[in-house]
Amino acid sequence: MQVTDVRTTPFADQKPGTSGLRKKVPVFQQPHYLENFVQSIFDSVPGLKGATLVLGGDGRYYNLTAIQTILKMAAANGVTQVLVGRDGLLSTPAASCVIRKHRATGGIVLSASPNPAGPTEDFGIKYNTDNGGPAPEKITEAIYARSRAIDHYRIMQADAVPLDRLGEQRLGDMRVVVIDPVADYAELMESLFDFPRIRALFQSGHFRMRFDAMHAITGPYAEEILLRRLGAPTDSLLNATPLEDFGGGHPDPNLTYAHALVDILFGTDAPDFGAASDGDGDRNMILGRNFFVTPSDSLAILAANATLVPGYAQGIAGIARSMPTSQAADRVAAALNLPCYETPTGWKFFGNLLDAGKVTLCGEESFGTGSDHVREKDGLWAVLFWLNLLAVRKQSVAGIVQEHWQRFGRNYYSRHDYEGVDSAAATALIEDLRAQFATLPGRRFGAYTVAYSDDFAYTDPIDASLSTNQGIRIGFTDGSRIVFRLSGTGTEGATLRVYLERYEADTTKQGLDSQTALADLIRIADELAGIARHTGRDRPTVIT
Ligand code: G16
Repeated sequence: MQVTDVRTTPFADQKPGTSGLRKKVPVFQQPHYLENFVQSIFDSVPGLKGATLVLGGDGRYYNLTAIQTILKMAAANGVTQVLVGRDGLLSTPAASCVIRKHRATGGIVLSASPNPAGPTEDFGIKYNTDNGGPAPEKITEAIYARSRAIDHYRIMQADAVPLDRLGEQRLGDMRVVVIDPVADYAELMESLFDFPRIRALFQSGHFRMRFDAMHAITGPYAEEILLRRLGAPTDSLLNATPLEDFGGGHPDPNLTYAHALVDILFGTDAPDFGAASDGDGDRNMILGRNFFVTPSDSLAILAANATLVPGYAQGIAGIARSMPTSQAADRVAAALNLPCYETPTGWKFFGNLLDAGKVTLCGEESFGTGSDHVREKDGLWAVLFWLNLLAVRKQSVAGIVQEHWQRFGRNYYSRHDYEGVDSAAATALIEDLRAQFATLPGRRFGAYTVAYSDDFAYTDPIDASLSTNQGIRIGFTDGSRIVFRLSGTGTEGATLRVYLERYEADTTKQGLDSQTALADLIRIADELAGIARHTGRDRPTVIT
């Protein structure tokens, strides 16, 4: 089969964001756009020649087209073997699992995670390294640098590889192995959690759950694990068939975009447990009957209860959370005498800590939780962890959370997102905040006094790499915080994220609605940042 060297010119906008390169589908459909980025990966990771690569995506529009292109480019670039999910499907955590289990050199994962899908919506591509995790910044920067200088790419002239049957095929000298996208992952889950006990919970007749796959990738995984292996009744699953456009929805498991599930859990005759995952299966939302568990609390609760779960029965080595995530996990770490790390936003920053055995559990406020079992956050893993806790503790979700607050205190927490804001206005807002750093410490806002204000920077404790400008932090003397960041995953304008946190130790004051409890901080955030003035918005697009 013939390999062609195609001449090309660089695109200026191929800088990976928080999690790979995310753009609108028509951007990816420009001639040479996808190819340039893929060749930049092969040029920046020379070890892929002669290696095994894992390939798959969340099934969104353009997934199969991109996979066929990448297969032909992998063959032309000397890859020995590609493990590709049947029909081009692999959830992000399953891709991580497959890379690790089959000792692949890396993986290319196609996803724009919770962003909507379809011909005019979002697509994305990211590279994962041999630990199964997202490439660290030094690799994503090398890929970007290469994309600015690229002048040709290599591609094999070949017919499309059929991906609907399991088994081995050849593309030139390269082996293409179509694998079951669920099997390795389901086996890993069964090794971590007490499946017999969870099965007994479902069989008890006193427990009902709803899992919303939001027409995205987790449907087949949930069918295999929840229905077949754990015996949950079929009505436990909602929207379990993956669709190319995710049914026109926005598969972001939060109170706004997963409102159908929220309505069920807050409705009459609500089930005991509700959960949802996102486009590529790495995020999770946890609900109880009439109860929402913030992702930050969820991380803290999993950490505090980890030894109840077989996979973590020996205890955990430490916890890591992204900087904007609430400090609830820090309190658990302190009580259990464990190290707790604060990293920039982006799962890639957990990789070194996990590889070095410094931490076992990681989490982010952005509905991401995971552990050292893979190197991605993992939606269904979090759901199974909660099911395992519910099966052991025999309490309601609300009961477990409220008991946790009584023991550790409650970190009231909320994130306000302003989506699709003018980029220049968002940048000006952040610059204005930076300009106030010198005068803020000591300034009083009602009951709150500013203790510090800074731009978060992180030095990786393992490889000493430095990441700067990771979000504006304004901390108050009572431990409350307001954090401002611009999202690195949007594809339209800018998204301003405002993270608000206040600690409440008094058990008689822990029952407030979080927006009420945080009302003063919400007002101070606007006063400090001039949100309405800069963005022209009088309220957030999404509150979580
Ligand atoms: C990605 C990253 C997460 C990050 C999230 C939000 O998740 O992997 O680490 O917290 O984006 O990032 P940002 O605040 O920059 O938009 P996902 O699920 O989109 O891959």
